[in-house]
Amino acid sequence: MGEEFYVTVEGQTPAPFDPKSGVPNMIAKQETVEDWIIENRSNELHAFHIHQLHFMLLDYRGRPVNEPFLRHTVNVPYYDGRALAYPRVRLRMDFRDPNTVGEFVYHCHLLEHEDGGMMGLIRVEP
Ligand SMILES: [Cu+2]
Repeated sequence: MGEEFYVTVEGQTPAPFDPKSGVPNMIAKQETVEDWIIENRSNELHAFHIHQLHFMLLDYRGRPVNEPFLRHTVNVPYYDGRALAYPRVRLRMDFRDPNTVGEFVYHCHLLEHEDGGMMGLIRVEP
């Protein structure tokens, strides 16, 4: 068996993604807008990627950014073990588009990590 990787919602127990479970890691409501903070607590780079919607990058490592485009992927730098805080990005997730309703996944865009379980399921309820 290969190495295991996790993407974990704050407060949940880290576990590799189980495609057979069908239980969402997160539930959101259509017509809402949420700001998400993605933290990298590991010593290697990860690339956060989500299906079904694009997001705005608001902060990168605590610094505001002002990008004139939406993303579906963002790199989250690795933790060097010394900084006082884990590297993080802040994203604005917009669930107002009717196409975002339903269940879809978010995962690390590095194939080895994704295959190792670094994926989660979100359900957007109408
Ligand atoms: Cu990764």
